Amino acid sequence: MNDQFSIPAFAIIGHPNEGKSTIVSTLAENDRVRISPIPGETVECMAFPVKIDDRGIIRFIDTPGFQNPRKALAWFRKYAGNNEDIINAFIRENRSENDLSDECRLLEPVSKGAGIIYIVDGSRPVGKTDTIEMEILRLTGQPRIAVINSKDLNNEFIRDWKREFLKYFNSVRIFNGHTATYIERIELLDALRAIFQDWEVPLSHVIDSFRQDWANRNRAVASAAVEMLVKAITYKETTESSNDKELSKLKSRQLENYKNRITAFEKEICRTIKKRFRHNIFDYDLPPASILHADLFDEESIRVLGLKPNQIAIAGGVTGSMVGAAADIAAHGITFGLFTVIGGASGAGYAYINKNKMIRTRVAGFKIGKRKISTGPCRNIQFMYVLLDRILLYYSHVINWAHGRREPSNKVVNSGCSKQGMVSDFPDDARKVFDTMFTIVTKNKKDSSEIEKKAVMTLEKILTDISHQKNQVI
Ligand SMILES: Nc1nc2c(ncn2[C@@H]2O[C@H](COP(=O)(O)OP(=O)(O)OP(=O)(O)O)[C@@H](O)[C@H]2O)c(=O)[nH]1
Ligand SMILES: [Mg+2]
Repeated sequence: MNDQFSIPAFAIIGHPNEGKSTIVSTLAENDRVRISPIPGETVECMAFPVKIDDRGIIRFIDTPGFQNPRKALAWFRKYAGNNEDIINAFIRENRSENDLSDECRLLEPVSKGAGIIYIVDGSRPVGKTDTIEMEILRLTGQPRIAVINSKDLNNEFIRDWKREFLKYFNSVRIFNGHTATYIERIELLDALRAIFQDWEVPLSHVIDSFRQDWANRNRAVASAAVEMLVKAITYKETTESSNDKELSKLKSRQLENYKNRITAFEKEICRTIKKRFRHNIFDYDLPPASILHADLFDEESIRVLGLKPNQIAIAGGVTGSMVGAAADIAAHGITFGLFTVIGGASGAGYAYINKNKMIRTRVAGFKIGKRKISTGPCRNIQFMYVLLDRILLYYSHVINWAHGRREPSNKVVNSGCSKQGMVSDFPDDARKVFDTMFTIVTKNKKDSSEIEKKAVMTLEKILTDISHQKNQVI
């Protein structure tokens, strides 16, 4: 390979509008790559390096689509010079030819030693122009891999594509720029390592760095999430008032403040996750059916997220009486807004919860003089688990949100059990760690730093498991 690049470089080449820029964006985890439904969006080559700890370790080069492959192929076939110089000669001779300027541009990085990743939309049939483009790439003599990026679920033509590709390429992969997961990106890099042998060592380094970086992100998210859970389950709002008439107004205002603060904690962890996974520009719209559209304090959230009734009962064994009411409520399928009844509601549900010391507004003090009004902290273990579930669902959406996909898909993360979240699927020992953390933190009996560390490690492992689920398409 005539390698002028200090790190492995791959030119993403193909017909206009096949998804080249989409693939570059997803592979480089860069949402700045321009993508458009109108063919001809990319007119210049642009390199997108992948940086880890501020050091570029690999670069993907977006290129314009072929415009005049027939004429370019005619030139390649007529060429009688040194094969090693064929791409340079093509660029030298045709640079001023208007109708071959795109071909000159797209082959430029290849002339400098970039490997070729050829992209096609596999949901359409193979055409004559495709085979012309493939023949040009074969004649360049550079190592090359073909990637099928099917724009829809039509698999009818995949076999034809594979058969055709085998004549021109060293390897064929299916890789979708809209749905590719972390594992699929690693697998593609692995395939590149097998083909581009000159770069075997640097590509091994790239793969190791990718894995390490991903583990670091998971550790950072786990740590921020545990910190946030502790903050949420210990959070309390307090005010003082000597005006009896204002009491109920103050109570409801304080309850609103309480909810707003907890919601702000949740928003902050979502921002951390988005940033860690390099979604910088676009505000990710959740799939329309996602439970995360419901407010944390919404009845629907507690109905479909958090622990199952029997799991809450087990948690009761660890944490004591505080979860008793939650267990009873869940067991009887009562789904009124467990967290919304704080303070303001009336009726049996409220009385029940009030009696059992859930989140509530308390008023302390004599009738004459100042009274202290406090809301929280939440004494319901399900509250912590619903919050954790929401973090995990958001995490799952974000890591499976390929950078090349700019609009949400309709699919939602679903664990397949009666609950839509993930905590009810936790292994028993993982749940026990969080149950214990809840007890220690809420009872405030001893230093909680050890159990929090354990919770971070447990959560990190759970995030790793979620990252390794293949086709967790959302
Ligand atoms: N549904 C679906 N659409 C895709 C996929 N990949 C790309 N697209 C869409 O196809 C259109 C073209 O994608 P680009 O990545 O801009 O294509 P390109 O090959 O870079 O196009 P040019 O720069 O014009 O040559 C965009 O609207 C993408 O959103 C895919 O896997 N699934
Ligand atoms: Mg493009």
